[in-house]
Amino acid sequence: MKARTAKPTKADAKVKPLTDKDRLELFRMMVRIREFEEEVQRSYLEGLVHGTTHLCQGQEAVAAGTGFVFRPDDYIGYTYRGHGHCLARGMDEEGAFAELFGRTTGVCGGVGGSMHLTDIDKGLIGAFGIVGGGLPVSVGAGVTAQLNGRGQLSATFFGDGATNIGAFHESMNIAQVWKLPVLFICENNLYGEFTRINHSTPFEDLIKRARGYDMNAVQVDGNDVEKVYEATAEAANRARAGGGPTFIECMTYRHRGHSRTDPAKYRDPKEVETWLARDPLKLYEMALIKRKLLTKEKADALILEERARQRAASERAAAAPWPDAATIDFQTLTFA
Ligand SMILES: Cc1ncc(C[n+]2csc(CCOP(=O)(O)OP(=O)(O)O)c2C)c(N)n1
Ligand SMILES: [Mg+2]
Repeated sequence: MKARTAKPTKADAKVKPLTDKDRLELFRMMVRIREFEEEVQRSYLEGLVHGTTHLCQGQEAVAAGTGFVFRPDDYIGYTYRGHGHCLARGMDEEGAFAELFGRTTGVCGGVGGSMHLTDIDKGLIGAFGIVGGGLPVSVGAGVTAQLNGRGQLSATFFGDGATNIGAFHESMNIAQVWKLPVLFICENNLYGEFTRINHSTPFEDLIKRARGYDMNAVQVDGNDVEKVYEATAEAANRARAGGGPTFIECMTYRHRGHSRTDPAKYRDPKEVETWLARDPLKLYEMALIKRKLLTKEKADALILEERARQRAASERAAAAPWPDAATIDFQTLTFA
């Protein structure tokens, strides 16, 4: 196979500056993701969620900032901690809640659950429960994007822990050799399940991983939504113009435990305190107030509006019927 090797021009690399309207949209998306996740947690404790959940409170700036860059025809792959990426892609919240609740109106007919929120029509190619398992699939989508020749890209989200998996290295290697339009977006939240990064990995700055593959790489404050947007937009422009993949490391932190009811007692309280003080929503709210785009009252009203929206969506989802096992073909996971 021949890689497209066209070098990106300066114009390709130019990032579209954010407008005030864009900034308010980014803020709303982060609030939407936060409130969705809080409603998932509440529903879980009520017994409505079947299986497990991995929430992303604290990491919303990554989903919102990157999601703002993607085109509708791009391919997006992610992990079990992927609710935010789906919402940033415009997934309908009622369909997402119904999926978590195992109902027919769920985005996968209620048979996927929290770890498998997927909507192929939106370019959401899958949530992968096997750590690192999504990367080769996203690289495959990157090959499709390259062959299509329409400037599409394939973005793959994964955690710090995934960078210790063989499939990560194989994916990085071949993506760089073939100059595929793939964005490797690492959400470095310092923990793989219950293990802090220093117990599993020789260094905390995972951007170093990209050097071994001679790949473009950037490390950003993953709690600063505008920084995430800028880094992603630049990498996307390069990828669309044939300039190959980029490794984007977003430094961030999850506010809650790894999954379900994990109280995350294994973390140093000082570390938690430091990161909570850098809550991406609070940081952006303050920035927008400073820019006079928001007031505290307007921000509070917007938060309440999103909270009510998520509650209403989850209530509608909980009222939907259960799937009928007899109508499911378990070989193909399609419905009669
Ligand atoms: C191959 C594989 N090994 C182990 C697990 C169990 N497991 C599930 S999530 C997880 C932690 C992954 O951490 P990271 O990649 O940093 O993502 P995060 O959960 O922090 O978003 C582990 C070890 C798994 N699902 N797949
Ligand atoms: Mg992690």
